[in-house]
Amino acid sequence: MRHCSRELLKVFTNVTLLLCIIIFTVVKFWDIDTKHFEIDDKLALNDALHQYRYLIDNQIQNIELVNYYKNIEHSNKKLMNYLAYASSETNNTMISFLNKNVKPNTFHSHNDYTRQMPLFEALSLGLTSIEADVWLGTDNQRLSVAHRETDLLNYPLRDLNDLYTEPLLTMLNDVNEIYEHFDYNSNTTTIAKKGLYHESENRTMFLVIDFKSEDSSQTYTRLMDTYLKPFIENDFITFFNITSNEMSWRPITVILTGNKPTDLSIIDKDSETDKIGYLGDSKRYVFPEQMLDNLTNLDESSKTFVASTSFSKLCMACDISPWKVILRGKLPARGLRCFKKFIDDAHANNLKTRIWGVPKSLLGFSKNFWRQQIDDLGVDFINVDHLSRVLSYPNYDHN
Ligand SMILES: *[C@@H]1O[C@H](CO)[C@@H](O)[C@H](O)[C@H]1NC(C)=O
Ligand SMILES: *[C@@H]1O[C@H](CO)[C@@H](O)[C@H](O)[C@H]1NC(C)=O
Ligand SMILES: *[C@@H]1O[C@H](CO)[C@@H](O)[C@H](O)[C@H]1NC(C)=O
Ligand SMILES: *[C@@H]1O[C@H](CO)[C@@H](O)[C@H](O)[C@H]1NC(C)=O
Ligand SMILES: CC(=O)N[C@H]1CO[C@H](CO)[C@@H](O)[C@@H]1O
Repeated sequence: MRHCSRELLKVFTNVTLLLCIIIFTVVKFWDIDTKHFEIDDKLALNDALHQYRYLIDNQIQNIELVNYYKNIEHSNKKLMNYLAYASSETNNTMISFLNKNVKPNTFHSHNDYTRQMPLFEALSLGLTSIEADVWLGTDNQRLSVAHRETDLLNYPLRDLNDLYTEPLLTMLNDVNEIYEHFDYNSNTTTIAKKGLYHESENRTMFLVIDFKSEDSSQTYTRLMDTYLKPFIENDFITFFNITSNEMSWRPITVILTGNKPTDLSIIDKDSETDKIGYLGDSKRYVFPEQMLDNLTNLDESSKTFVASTSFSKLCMACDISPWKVILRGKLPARGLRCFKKFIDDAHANNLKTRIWGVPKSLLGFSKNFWRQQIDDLGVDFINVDHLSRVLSYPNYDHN
């Protein structure tokens, strides 16, 4: 009898342990895409890899470069080298390797620098909005990409230029070099700039810069004077003509968020000269985000395109308990109606919308809410942390 109860106890302990493990796994991973996003999952990069192998098979290329491709890990320069090589060998543009046959979509690559290949993964899947958090260096001379200030210690070399502006500029120069040839049939030279999407050359990419440092004004100065300057000089950047109130769209549109300057006297540097605009050319090259949950005092003079807010702030504005909603697994009808009012209000003001900070949880809330944003709310930019999700809804384009 005693033996028997000890056996029972053992079985009971094991079953309890197993249950705990199962419950833990469900709670922890249910809402997170189980399939890790690997190079083979990528549509266009896979394609590029095939072309790359073809080059190797035909002994066109130094075999060493195979390892460049395999060991990319945060080394965008290596991928850039590969793209430059492969494109010149085949007379294709770099972006044709990245996103040929991929339709641009309106997903937003949230904290994009956390991807294995920042920028390139998002472009290869056709995302038209890409976000990087920036910190002003202690010398005020550079902007580093990281989520928390302490991360800078681990990634001291992640400069905004290495991860974003240099590859972007290289790809834009590459695609426009080919484009600007004189057309002998019409005897014209087309000056419109080509963008970063092979299937939609005229499409702009929203580069969302999230200001993290306290000194927003210095961060802005650095962004303009160092990082955006070459884009301005090459006419690659969308601008607003302050005199005529007109927009001119270009391949890259810079959106500011986080601890950004909102004061137009900083953005346009009004006080320093009697000329208009930061560079005195009557143009504004950056567009601060508006608050989606509070569009009451929308300032018409500060031309903007995007309004965003966090999930919890929208819940608060709608007098909804985020926890109840999360436990239900999706937003109930009343919540949908209230959220929709904010989205519609933004649309009425010609603003595109984005909701960030959607909680991950048991019962797959973030997955369900992601569908609700698309099917019910008509949110323009869907905030994505796991890019593989884009593959299950590849044609969402709220342009
Ligand atoms: C690329 O273009 C050059 C010059 O137009 C040509 O000589 C070469 O054969 C082309 N290469 C390929 C792989 O098409
Ligand atoms: C382009 O210019 C050439 C030389 O001036 C001329 O012969 C040709 O007819 C023009 N083509 C068109 C389409 O205007
Ligand atoms: C801005 O608008 C003014 C007034 O219409 C015009 O004179 C000027 O050329 C424009 N500037 C640019 C850069 O388009
Ligand atoms: C909305 O923003 C205005 C200023 O832009 C502020 O006065 C007001 O208190 C805000 N409302 C809410 C609900 O936060
Ligand atoms: C981003 C971009 O270049 N947009 C252009 C697309 O084409 C229209 C019509 O020619 C232009 O007005 C846009 O500026």
